[in-house]
Amino acid sequence: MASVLIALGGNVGDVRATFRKAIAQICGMAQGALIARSSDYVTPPWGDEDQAAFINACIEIETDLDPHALLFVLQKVEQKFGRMRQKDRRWGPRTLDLDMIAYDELSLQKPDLTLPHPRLFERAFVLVPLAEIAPDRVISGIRVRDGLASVSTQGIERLPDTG
Ligand code: A4P
Ligand code: MG
Repeated sequence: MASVLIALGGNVGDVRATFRKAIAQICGMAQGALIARSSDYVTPPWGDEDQAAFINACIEIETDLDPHALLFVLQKVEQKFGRMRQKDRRWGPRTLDLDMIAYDELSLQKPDLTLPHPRLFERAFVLVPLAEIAPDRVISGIRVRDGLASVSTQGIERLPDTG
């Protein structure tokens, strides 16, 4: 079984409801077990700042799928929740974005899949939820909690659990 960290993001529709359904589907389709789930966080838009605030979260799953098979699952789930890849502008609004952050200790550089995620340590919106579930995990030689300490978390707010 591989341990995989996945980041979830969205800023269109009922994002928290989308996350709940998406997580169930990912685990089902990947025949995986949900090991950990962070809280949901409201985060200021990064990259393209002219859009609504995002909600972000991270999960850890265990799965026997290989990285590309899991990427396929994540893209299927994105599509199912209305993500229209072609129409989206880069870094623009979306109902659901699923990024693979790390797959075991694997390093991979393929046109369609880079592991660990190359922009992880620039992104407080990933590091904050990730540090909640995997503070001591070392990714690309950097401990998650140390990565978090070196970015600004201004404007990021944890949402209360909805149960
Ligand atoms: N791809 C390569 N590596 C990976 C990986 N590790 N995980 C490829 C997932 N996909 C990976 O992704 C483009 C291609 O990346 C995929 O086809 C896949 O083969 P995409 O999701 O279609 O493109 P994108 O999301 O528009 O671009 P990008 O650069 O992935 O954007 P991000 O990084 O997802 O950023 N602000 C806040 N606060 N919170 C957010 O969640 N998200 C974005 C989108 C911008 N600003 C944000 C947030
Ligand atoms: Mg993406």
